[in-house]
Amino acid sequence: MLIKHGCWRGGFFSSLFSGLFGTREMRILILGLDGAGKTTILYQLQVGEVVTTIPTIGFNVETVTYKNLKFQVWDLGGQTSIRPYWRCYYSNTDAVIYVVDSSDRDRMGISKSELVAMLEVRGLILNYNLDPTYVSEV
Ligand SMILES: Nc1nc2c(ncn2[C@@H]2O[C@H](COP(=O)(O)OP(=O)(O)O)[C@@H](O)[C@H]2O)c(=O)[nH]1
Ligand SMILES: [Mg+2]
Repeated sequence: MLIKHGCWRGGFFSSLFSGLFGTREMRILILGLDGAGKTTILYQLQVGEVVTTIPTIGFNVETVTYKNLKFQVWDLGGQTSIRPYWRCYYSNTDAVIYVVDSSDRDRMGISKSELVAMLEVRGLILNYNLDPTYVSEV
């Protein structure tokens, strides 16, 4: 989990990526509420061109392919009707990055319930990168 606004750990991505490069294609989901900072993270990584598509299931997906890594970015929240389809996308996913905007206090609860809903769809092991200050609130 990533929390923006000053809580990013500098070496996190470089250590994450160095462990991910290989020959096999890796699929990575970047999830969070709209405005959480997901697209910004992709641009900061400068991993390639961010392509926004409108898939048939009814919400925007951004995709980036970089070496053997395939990132897919979803905006979560308020789209309970598409949740049954999540499991279709999870089946081939190697890692999930969940982004939380720590300054968006009003929607902290929504972000939490989306994360819980996601975990309920499938047991996922997350790569936690939490600032302890916010753990109790998230
Ligand atoms: N202060 C601050 N603003 C950020 C940070 N990350 C993203 N933003 C801003 O938050 C807004 C939403 O970011 P965006 O990446 O579009 O969110 P997305 O909807 O999750 O893709 C933009 O105006 C960004 O410039 C951050 O770490 N710190
Ligand atoms: Mg975005």
